[in-house]
Amino acid sequence: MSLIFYYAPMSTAGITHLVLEELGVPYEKVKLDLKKGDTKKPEFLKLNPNGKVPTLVHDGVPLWESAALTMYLGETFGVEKHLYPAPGTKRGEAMKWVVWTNVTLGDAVYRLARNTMSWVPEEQQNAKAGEAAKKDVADCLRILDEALEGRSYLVGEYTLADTHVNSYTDWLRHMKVDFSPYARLNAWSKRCAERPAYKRVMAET
Ligand SMILES: N[C@@H](CCC(=O)N[C@@H](CS)C(=O)NCC(=O)O)C(=O)O
Repeated sequence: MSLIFYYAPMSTAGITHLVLEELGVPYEKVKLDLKKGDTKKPEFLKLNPNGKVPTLVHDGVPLWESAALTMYLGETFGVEKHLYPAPGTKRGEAMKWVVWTNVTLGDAVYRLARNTMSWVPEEQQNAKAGEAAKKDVADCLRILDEALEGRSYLVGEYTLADTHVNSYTDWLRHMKVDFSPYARLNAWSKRCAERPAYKRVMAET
């Protein structure tokens, strides 16, 4: 079995890194430098024409998109390890949270960053769009917080859905989004951060 993981520090690839560490499967890491344009080089574009990390090559087959990678790795290596549900409604719930994170929450976060962050030139920002995005992010976090009512993890026991969603919300903490209204979400994040795989990855970055 060959599994090659192309990544860059402090990027979306951090999600897949955590997933791989949780699974404990052997994999080879290839570090790319985004500032040097490593993801835009022809040999990398052959693997991922989007020129982005994370990218995974499993037994010679290139795979990309962090949500797809979490679900693929989960169903391939995670079921017996009780880190990803077998096919059925729990699998559906895990997929729901992973896709929701990248699509619904991800869209609101993209708009928030695009319209409020200092690395986007001010003349390209729209204050009203920034306000709308802030509200949408808050709505998403409230939905996540409410989903954690009465449960320790998103789908019963800890699964890669928790790994994925928590890794994504870590970014929002870096972006200084206010997490103070979400007690259940904060307690869940603390539980996720106690995982040995999480601690290993954080020690590396
Ligand atoms: N939707 C993709 C987004 C991946 C993405 O945007 N990756 C960024 C890093 S966070 C990247 O590789 N950018 C390449 C570059 O800036 O050269 C996913 O979830 O995997």
